[in-house]
Amino acid sequence: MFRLLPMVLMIVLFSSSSAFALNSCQDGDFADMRGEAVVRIANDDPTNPFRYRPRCVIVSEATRVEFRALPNFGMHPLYGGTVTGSMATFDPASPIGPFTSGTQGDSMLMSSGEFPFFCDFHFTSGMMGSIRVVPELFAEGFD
Ligand SMILES: [Cu+2]
Repeated sequence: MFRLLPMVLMIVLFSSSSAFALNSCQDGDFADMRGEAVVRIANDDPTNPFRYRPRCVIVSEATRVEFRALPNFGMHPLYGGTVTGSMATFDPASPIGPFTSGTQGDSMLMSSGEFPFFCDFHFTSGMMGSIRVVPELFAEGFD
């Protein structure tokens, strides 16, 4: 019976990783902000205080992301990590946050990867997002 355990684990791992979109950020949802030195993300939508703008964004390596919370992070504590269903998992290795007080928190995103984040109070209301970091574009690539 214990021989079944590895197989069950594999099925669990496979099914969770096949849902690749982190924190409900599908490929088409990402705002392209590559080449910006500073990118700001805030829950500043007057019609929905639980919505980050931009919620899903692509930036270049070595971008400073300034998170702003309205009214403050005490009301919307922000953590790096993933939301799966009704469960949020804090990632202590994330370069994002945690921000639990004040109104602004900065994160330097130095290396490529995807870095999801969420509000610990309201992630079940969709207060979450994700940042994809890609290698920096060089000036020669622009007109
Ligand atoms: Cu919140």
